[in-house]
Amino acid sequence: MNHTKDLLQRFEDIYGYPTENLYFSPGRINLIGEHTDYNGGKVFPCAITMGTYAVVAPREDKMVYAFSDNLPELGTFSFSLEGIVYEKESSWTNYIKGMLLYIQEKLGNFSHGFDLFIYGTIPNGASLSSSASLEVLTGVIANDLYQANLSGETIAKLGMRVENKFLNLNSGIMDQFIIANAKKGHALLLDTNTLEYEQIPLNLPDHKIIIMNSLTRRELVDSEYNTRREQCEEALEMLQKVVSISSLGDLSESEFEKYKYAITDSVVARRAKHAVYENVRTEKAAEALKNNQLEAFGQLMNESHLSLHKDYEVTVKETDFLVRSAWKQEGVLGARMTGGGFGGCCIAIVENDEVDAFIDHVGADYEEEFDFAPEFYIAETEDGAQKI
Ligand code: GAF
Repeated sequence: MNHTKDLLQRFEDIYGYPTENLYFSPGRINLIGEHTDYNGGKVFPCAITMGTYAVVAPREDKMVYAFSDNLPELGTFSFSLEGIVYEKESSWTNYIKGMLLYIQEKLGNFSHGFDLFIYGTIPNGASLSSSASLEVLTGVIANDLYQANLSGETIAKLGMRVENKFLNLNSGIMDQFIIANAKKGHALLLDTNTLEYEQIPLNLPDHKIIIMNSLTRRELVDSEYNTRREQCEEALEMLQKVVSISSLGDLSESEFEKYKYAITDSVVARRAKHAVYENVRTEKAAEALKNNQLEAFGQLMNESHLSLHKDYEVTVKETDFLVRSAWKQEGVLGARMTGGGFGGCCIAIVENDEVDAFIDHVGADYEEEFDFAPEFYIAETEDGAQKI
């Protein structure tokens, strides 16, 4: 259900009156540049057509009412715009609460709330950024409803703040940034140090990007994620005693090899190695795509996965299996996990004529190994979040 008419009708079913305000915020895949965004490195994601729809109407009081067709059993949530705090029971509306809290802190209190209906097509916990999609969506709604005039960059920064301060996940800015600033048909090369970016055409007429959902998610993902970040920070501190850098993204591979003796813990050294080498791979991959060197691009994706497996240790047996199975198929340029890891999705770039066979073979291999089938989606790129 994502036809405009149906979405507007669902709002009316729930709130008993009609409205016309409809918004869409995409999800994302990251082509390469994983766990580099909190290390001052480059990332290379694109937005996808799977995303989150919102239908909204202003209210006269200061309340926000929110209902999601993805979790109808949770009913309608409500909270006041005054005194917003995180509450576990607020479930998915915490992303919205966090955004509204920080936007009001920035711009002053809003004079009225709104009624909100949500419908999302991004599978939850699949590392396709359903949470960042919801955060950026809230920023776009605020721009429209309150003339907040927030830029894509500001919305992205506020979304990251929600993750870091409201939800205690120390993630970087990649997901919110791509979702706010994406351009259909392009991948976005972002320098997370300066927030300068370049939209690079994703010219793949003979290939499709296939998303492979392992349908698994490890427990303690957030604490594992935060630990990776702490380990990178430890590495940076140790390196700073011997070389003048402000982030791991400042180092070339050879500089890292020269100074790595300063990192006294071998696990921390492996984490830092991934961050440095992945950053370089990302720059090379963007260049390869610009020059239509697709095989080189695919090779860099494969190396990225191996590094996430061996040095960063954020892959799991299911995602490793999907990627290894993908590598064995005909017409595959490259494959890797995408997003934070610990389960979730992988991506593969596959020749158009081989897509059906690819899905059949990888699906059968996976089901034989784990006794359940993965899901496959063909990724289509999308523009950033906006009113539609
Ligand atoms: C998650 C985080 F939210 C991003 O900031 C990024 O670190 C990613 O994992 C790994 O590249 O999606």
